Amino acid sequence: MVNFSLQGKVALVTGASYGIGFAIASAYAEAGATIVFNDIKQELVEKGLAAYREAGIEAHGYVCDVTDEKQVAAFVKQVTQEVGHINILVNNAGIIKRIPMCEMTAAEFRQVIDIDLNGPFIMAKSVIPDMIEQGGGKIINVCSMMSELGRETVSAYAAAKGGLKMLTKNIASEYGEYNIQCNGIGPGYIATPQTAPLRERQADGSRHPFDQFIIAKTPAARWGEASDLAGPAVFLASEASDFVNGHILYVDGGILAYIGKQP
Ligand code: NAP
Ligand code: GCO
Repeated sequence: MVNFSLQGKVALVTGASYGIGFAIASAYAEAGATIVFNDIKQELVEKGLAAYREAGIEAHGYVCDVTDEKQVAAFVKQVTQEVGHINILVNNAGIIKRIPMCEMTAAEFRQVIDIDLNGPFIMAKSVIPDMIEQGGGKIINVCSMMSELGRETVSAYAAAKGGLKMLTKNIASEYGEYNIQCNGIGPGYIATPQTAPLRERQADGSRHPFDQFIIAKTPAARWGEASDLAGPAVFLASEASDFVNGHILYVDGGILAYIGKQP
């Protein structure tokens, strides 16, 4: 019997007050896991706790900036003491800045790299030693189509997500012998606050040009929903994927496979 259950597991999903992280954490709770999440603001942690409670989930929320090594070390120690050993880590927290590269400051570029790439490194580094002690664990990095493709204005984000793909493969390589599986999940274009600017209706009520572009480029002819990531994320966190390691599972409606509909 293939085991997709997360019963008895503690899952830490970063930046999961809402959006993709919230959908993944909710699916993990449904599969039996205890949910831990963080955000950078107490008010968002409270908002997240209320949203989980409304979904019937008693989550554990903490304030922690994934780019701050001291905060992360204290966060992981507190979770281990208050909730239990972390069996599953999902590096979901992330930002994007859509600025033409030559107009982007080095500080703006560094901020995206810091949150989207250094953050997952710091989080993974902080949980791996205890995962080794516990006999194994699961690390899932939320990558992106921009781990494979570029486009105008997202140079920092693509560099970060490309790096995150390779960090995923390297963690898989370095810690696979300790029964730690590290994989990536690569969402396509998903309807969340992060992509809201790309879907805003025009003044005349018509669809945003980028919205129309994504519909034409996606075989599924629709934007993804955060809930589309639930099943693939549960698979990567469960025993069903114990021999899957260093893989990026794209959940994109087929967009990476498709040249796009002729206009
Ligand atoms: P979102 O709606 O913008 O949510 C991002 C979350 O990360 C927020 O809760 C945010 O908290 C948190 N966060 C930001 N910086 C943080 C930090 N330094 N420490 C801790 N938490 C932090 O994004 P989303 O669309 O759900 O995306 C989630 C992940 O999926 C991101 O890694 C994104 O790159 C990736 N992704 C998204 C799409 C898409 O189409 N939406 C596609 C592919 C990949 P605050 O609200 O406090 O900022
Ligand atoms: C953008 C979008 C994308 C998506 C996602 C695609 O501006 O192109 O925000 O980057 O967020 O990463 O997989």
